[in-house]
Amino acid sequence: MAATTASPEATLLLIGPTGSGKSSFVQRVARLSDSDIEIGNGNNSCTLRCKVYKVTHNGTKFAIIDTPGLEDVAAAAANLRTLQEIAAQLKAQDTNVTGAIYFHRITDKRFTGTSRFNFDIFKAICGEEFYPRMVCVTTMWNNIQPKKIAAFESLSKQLRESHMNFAGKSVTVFDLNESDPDVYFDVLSYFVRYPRGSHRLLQLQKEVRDPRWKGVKKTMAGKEVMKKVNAGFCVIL
Ligand SMILES: Nc1nc2c(ncn2[C@@H]2O[C@H](COP(=O)(O)OP(=O)(O)OP(=O)(O)O)[C@@H](O)[C@H]2O)c(=O)[nH]1
Ligand SMILES: [Mg+2]
Repeated sequence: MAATTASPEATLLLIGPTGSGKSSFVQRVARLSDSDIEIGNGNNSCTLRCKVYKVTHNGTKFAIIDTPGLEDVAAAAANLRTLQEIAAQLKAQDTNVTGAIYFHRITDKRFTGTSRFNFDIFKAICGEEFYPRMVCVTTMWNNIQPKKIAAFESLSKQLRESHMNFAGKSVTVFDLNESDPDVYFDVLSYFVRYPRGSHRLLQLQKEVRDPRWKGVKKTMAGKEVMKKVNAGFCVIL
């Protein structure tokens, strides 16, 4: 596992709420030191710009796109800025995306409110054609007391069986535990099944490359944000 500058065979896009562990995942799989990547304190948004990290695992070259975190419904302007940043990254890069990974803190317990809103944005970034290539990782498992693990495992099962189940097919979910480093690399290995050149376009990538591009508010993901603005949940100043 070493950082490399060669062209990638698999490109992965990381999306999720602020503080859900996206940059920590990159730090671990790319074996970066604290000075190579900014990790947040869990409260304030830390990563402000998209950044691509190169990792080679089991002979496959990965490009991993770390992105700014999504915020709650009230932070419409911040969420639109994040979508704009991701759209600009997708437009600028010459390789298409192999897979998209959604980060969810298992300790958030309920998959409602912000979790549901952020996941809806993720789905809208991907678009239905890309659903088969969506993966979810759950983080913060090492914060759970051993006696409560079973309860959280049933939450993870619920994610697979309900919230992340589309037409009877569940999104693959990896439970990441900092005490089990192998599972981080299992996430990378999962995407090796997609041969080079079999990439599909994300919905947001199609939209941003369309000459009729009308700005991020008009994208499927932007519309998820604007739905809440139009319903009076928040205003854009
Ligand atoms: N206990 C525990 N802490 C974690 C885990 N993953 C991340 N963290 C901590 O959560 C905080 C936020 O982690 P980041 O990796 O910066 O989260 P992020 O999703 O990149 O956040 P933004 O850049 O703001 O979107 C940091 O204090 C991490 O050390 C985990 O699996 N377990
Ligand atoms: Mg980050």
